[in-house]
Amino acid sequence: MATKKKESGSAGTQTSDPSTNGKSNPDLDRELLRSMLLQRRFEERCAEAYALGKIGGFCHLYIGQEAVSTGTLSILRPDDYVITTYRDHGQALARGMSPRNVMAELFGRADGVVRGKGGSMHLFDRNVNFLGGHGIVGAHVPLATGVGFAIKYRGGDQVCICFMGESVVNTGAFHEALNMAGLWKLPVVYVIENNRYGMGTALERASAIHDIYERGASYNMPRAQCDGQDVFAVREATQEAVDRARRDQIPTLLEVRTYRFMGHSMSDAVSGTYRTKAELDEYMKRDPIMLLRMHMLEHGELTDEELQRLDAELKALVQDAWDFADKSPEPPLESLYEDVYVDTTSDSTNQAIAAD
Ligand SMILES: Cc1ncc(C[n+]2csc(CCOP(=O)(O)OP(=O)(O)O)c2C)c(N)n1
Repeated sequence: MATKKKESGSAGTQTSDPSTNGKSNPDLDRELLRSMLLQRRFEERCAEAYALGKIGGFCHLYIGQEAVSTGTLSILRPDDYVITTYRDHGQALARGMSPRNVMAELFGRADGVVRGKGGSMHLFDRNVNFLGGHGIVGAHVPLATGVGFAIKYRGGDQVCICFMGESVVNTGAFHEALNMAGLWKLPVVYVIENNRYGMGTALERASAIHDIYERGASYNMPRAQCDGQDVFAVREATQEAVDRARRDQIPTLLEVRTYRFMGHSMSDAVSGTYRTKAELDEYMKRDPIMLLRMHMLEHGELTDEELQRLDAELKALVQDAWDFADKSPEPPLESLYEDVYVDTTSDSTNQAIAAD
């Protein structure tokens, strides 16, 4: 697959190429395919569960964007941090969160990752340093800058990846947070998933600049753009940014060009009135899972039978998650009053903070 990349900025050095350098890497490719296909199969069932009323509230599907979550998060270490928006199911799974507990959260059940009180938009798991799932557009970007500050303050070498949609770049929080990260040289990779639309508004109708990565110039920040349908291109661009953050504590603004195949959320139709069916069909020709599968077939890394086996295995895994979620109880009413304030006086909380 071709990789397309632009890079500019003061510290934009290339250090490693995590793609295959033209050689096959079947084990890695199988892992990437598994991760992307799990997200796809999981979310297809989410759409079904939503239609059946098992998932309530908002539900934004990630279908079409799986190469972004898998490509970026496959570069991270377990002790790195991830923070994101409401379109968070795929990233949660790619980060290794349990499909059972994620599905239970979507069903609003007590075994959910946040005990059924967050729902689709607020997935969170401290075990894998997944800091949400945030529903307010742009509000989590300053939090990511804060995580970067904490890492630097404590003398760590972790990195924080902060995902956001392209609409975020026109909010004040984005400007304030990136300015601070650029000024203080914080180890954060800001990943803009440019899927071309904020709800029903095309990027061209909302932004004075269309090559969004150029905004990094305002914050003296290295910046790059890559093809978000090509998991290898995403990995390569992420590796450069993560190396730079880990080694030199320099942030990066990475624009990943992608496309969502479903509507903005489960409340709008698949194609909507703001885009044509022909446009959708054109983008679907570059389905990221299909592209990876074709690459693997061409390189003799995968047979049709192996693909069918993997698919059957993942469908069973998702069915198991569904069954688990369905059996999980509703959270008890009393739990409404739990987890509202942090008890900083308790021994266990203090120990947890000290151990960080
Ligand atoms: C501050 C704020 N304004 C408006 C909304 C309503 N809203 C929810 S999603 C959305 C569009 C965001 O689009 P984008 O950031 O590009 O992400 P995408 O949905 O494309 O993944 C808007 C305007 C909100 N949640 N928060």
